[in-house]
Amino acid sequence: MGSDSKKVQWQEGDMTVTRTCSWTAPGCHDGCSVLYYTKGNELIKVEGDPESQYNFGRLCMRCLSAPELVNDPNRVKWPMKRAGERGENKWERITWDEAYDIIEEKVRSIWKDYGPESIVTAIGTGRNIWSLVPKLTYSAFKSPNFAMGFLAGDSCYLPRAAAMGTMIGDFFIVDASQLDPRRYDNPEWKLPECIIIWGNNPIISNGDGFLGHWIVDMQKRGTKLIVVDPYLTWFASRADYWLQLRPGTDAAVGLAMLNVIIGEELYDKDFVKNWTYGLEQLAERVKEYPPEKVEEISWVPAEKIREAARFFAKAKPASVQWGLAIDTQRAGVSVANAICALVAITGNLDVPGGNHIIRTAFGVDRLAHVSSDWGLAELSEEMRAKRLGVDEYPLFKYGLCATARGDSVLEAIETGRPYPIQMYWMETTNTFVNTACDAKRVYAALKKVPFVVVVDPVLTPSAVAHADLVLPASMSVERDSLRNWWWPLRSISKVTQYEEAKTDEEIVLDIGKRLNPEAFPWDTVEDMIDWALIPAGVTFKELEAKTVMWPEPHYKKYETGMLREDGEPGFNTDTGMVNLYQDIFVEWNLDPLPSHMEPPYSPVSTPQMMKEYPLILTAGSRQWEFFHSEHRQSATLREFHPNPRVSMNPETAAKYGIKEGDWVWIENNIGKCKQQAVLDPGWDPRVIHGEHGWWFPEREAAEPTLFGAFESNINNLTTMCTTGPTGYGAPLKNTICKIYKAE
Ligand SMILES: Nc1nc2c(c(=O)[nH]1)N[C@H]1C(S)=C(S)[C@@H](COP(=O)(O)OP(=O)(O)OC[C@H]3O[C@@H](n4cnc5c(=O)[nH]c(N)nc54)[C@H](O)[C@@H]3O)O[C@H]1N2
Ligand SMILES: Nc1nc2c(c(=O)[nH]1)N[C@H]1C(S)=C(S)[C@@H](COP(=O)(O)OP(=O)(O)OC[C@H]3O[C@@H](n4cnc5c(=O)[nH]c(N)nc54)[C@H](O)[C@@H]3O)O[C@H]1N2
Ligand SMILES: [Mo]
Repeated sequence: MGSDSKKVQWQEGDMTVTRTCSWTAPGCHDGCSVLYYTKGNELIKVEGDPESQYNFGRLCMRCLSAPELVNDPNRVKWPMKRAGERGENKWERITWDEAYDIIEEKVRSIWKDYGPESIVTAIGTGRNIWSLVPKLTYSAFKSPNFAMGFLAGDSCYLPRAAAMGTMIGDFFIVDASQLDPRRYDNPEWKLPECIIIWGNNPIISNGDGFLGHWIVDMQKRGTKLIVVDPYLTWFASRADYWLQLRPGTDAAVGLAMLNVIIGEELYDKDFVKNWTYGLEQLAERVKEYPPEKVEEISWVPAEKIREAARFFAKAKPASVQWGLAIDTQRAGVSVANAICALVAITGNLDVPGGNHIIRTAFGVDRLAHVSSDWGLAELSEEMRAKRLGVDEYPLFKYGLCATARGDSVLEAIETGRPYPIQMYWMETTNTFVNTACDAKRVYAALKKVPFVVVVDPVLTPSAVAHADLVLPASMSVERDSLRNWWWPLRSISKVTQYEEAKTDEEIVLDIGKRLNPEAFPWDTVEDMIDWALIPAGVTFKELEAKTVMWPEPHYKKYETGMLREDGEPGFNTDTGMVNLYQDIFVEWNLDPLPSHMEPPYSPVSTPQMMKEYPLILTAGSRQWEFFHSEHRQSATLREFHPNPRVSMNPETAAKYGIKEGDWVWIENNIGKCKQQAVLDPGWDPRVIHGEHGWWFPEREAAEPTLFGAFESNINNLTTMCTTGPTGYGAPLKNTICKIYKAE
């Protein structure tokens, strides 16, 4: 360590302890404050920082197992160039300079022969690269096509972000007192009387910068829960109301709750009058969704919907903690619109203990956050208009996290229209193994792309099947970086180095300097981080010395002009109000109000198919041990969870002659996969659940095995290009299937 280092470090016996924050790799949505214990260059153990007002010393089992992944001898050690055919797993070790030479030459020749738009970059979920890869795409490759991989319908947070964008103009998050270091003792904060947990299991997933245990903390202080989930989760089992709905019918349930709240005039009349637009039209629409009708659609008893709606409307303050299952349906944007309306009309927007309107602490969002527009302004109007998907789906231009649409990228690769794709850059996505639906279709499509680069710490099935170049990425303990999703602002400090791995920051800066040096004016990553920190008024070294910075929170910002650029009171929308009715949707030929939409395959959409595929399949609920397709290398985590599991009600199992632990085929018209049965009365007998992300690093890498990436892959059964009319939201968690015992 250099003498100018400002890291917070001390010795304990023969170990050095560093206080910092952990993000990715391996993957995580959270950034828990940690103590790293190292001996020389080796990470020995990780502990939760007991002084942290973020995670209060807590850590999940994945972070506690980090040394196993960090020290894994099978990680990618140096840049590698494909030696054999794609899929043969034959590689030649090359230097970083050789790798960069290849990339530079390819990019320049694609610019000349096809145009920059023929280059697509792909990321997965909110890892510590979300703002970097946009910068690489727009500024270095000069392409508009930054995509959330092949995630069908961009069905992770982006439907919610699009809905919030046009309806509220800002993001919101449950105010669990995380805005102030005094936390639950902050006198300005109020304990929510009620929280709805909707399509989310935050105790396992800690999604989108929200730590699930904060809800447990609030329950201990008296907060009551309503849970909207087809499964009896830990929270559902402790809720006052559990609405066990049929997967993919959330919009109907939301509209029925609005029907009750508006019909019984339980809404906040002052807020609605002063700060919303279109209640009359919404009131007309929700008349189409009386609880009795919605009971038929959703299987949730009408009386339960009524009681839950009244309980929520009368609780002050109250909030909604929402999750992925909102997005994973064709009606994703509608579901999100209905939920935004519930939060708004009950007067819970931006009040203490409600749903807080949130921007990044100190406005630091480069490197630190999941913003997707860094560098976008450098592209011409004409180039931006070439972004795949925006022609057909204009909402993709306006969402708070706009991307090229994954399904449209797939269609472009398959058909060469509107233009052929020449290069595909994967940085944090294990495509057909996990991110994409219809695994075989995406696998086949990527074989057609002439030049594919993978940047990953691990040699994944995606790298073996498709990569021409593999670049070794550093893990969290090996990188200097920032964390600011949402609050507080923290530094991430490098404490070890793995072989020749480089951080995503280094890789993007190196390539940027070669292809467009004016847009990358920093000499070092530290310079770049210092630049990103200008709004916070500190340097990286100064932040490292503090480890954390909290800005001052503000409530009811719509009253004080803090949300709009013109400084006027109101929301950051076209009307200045919360748009319960969306004029702009009319312009785009979209329904301006939320509505229910059946999944493409369901008892209602395809009744004739239910004879053959009688069960509803929901998939990919988060597991304690894994982050998507990651962590399968860890012997400890695999001891807890050795194989993929399909869960079903014991009644369902008995009907199909299946016993606990049997290997079971899950099959539908798209494909099939094999998982091991778990009998669980928490599921409705008509619904089963399959896990996502499975491959087996212990198996043969080369094709056709590809680490067993197709054997238990639940996305063998899901579909690409079946989104709703907004282009957002796809049925990842609501299709149909049959099951039978595997011999
Ligand atoms: N350990 C771990 N944590 C993770 C991840 C991980 O892979 N592992 N992934 C991260 C990512 S990218 C995300 S997006 C988040 C997602 O995290 P969450 O939002 O918690 O998403 P899931 O766990 O997929 O599903 C949440 C709940 O939705 C329910 N559900 C299924 N179908 C429906 C439906 O149609 N309607 C409703 N209302 N509920 C339904 C499931 O039963 C489940 O309890 O987690 C993040 N955190
Ligand atoms: N059926 C079904 N399918 C789903 C889901 C579901 O609920 N059901 N969930 C969907 C959702 S919400 C999402 S967001 C996607 C997630 O999909 P992704 O986020 O794409 O996750 P992975 O496919 O596991 O690929 C992540 C890769 O990034 C690497 N990695 C991790 N951290 C870093 C880092 O900091 N830098 C670099 N360079 N590499 C890193 C890992 O080693 C891994 O190989 O999956 C989707 N797939
Ligand atoms: Mo996600």
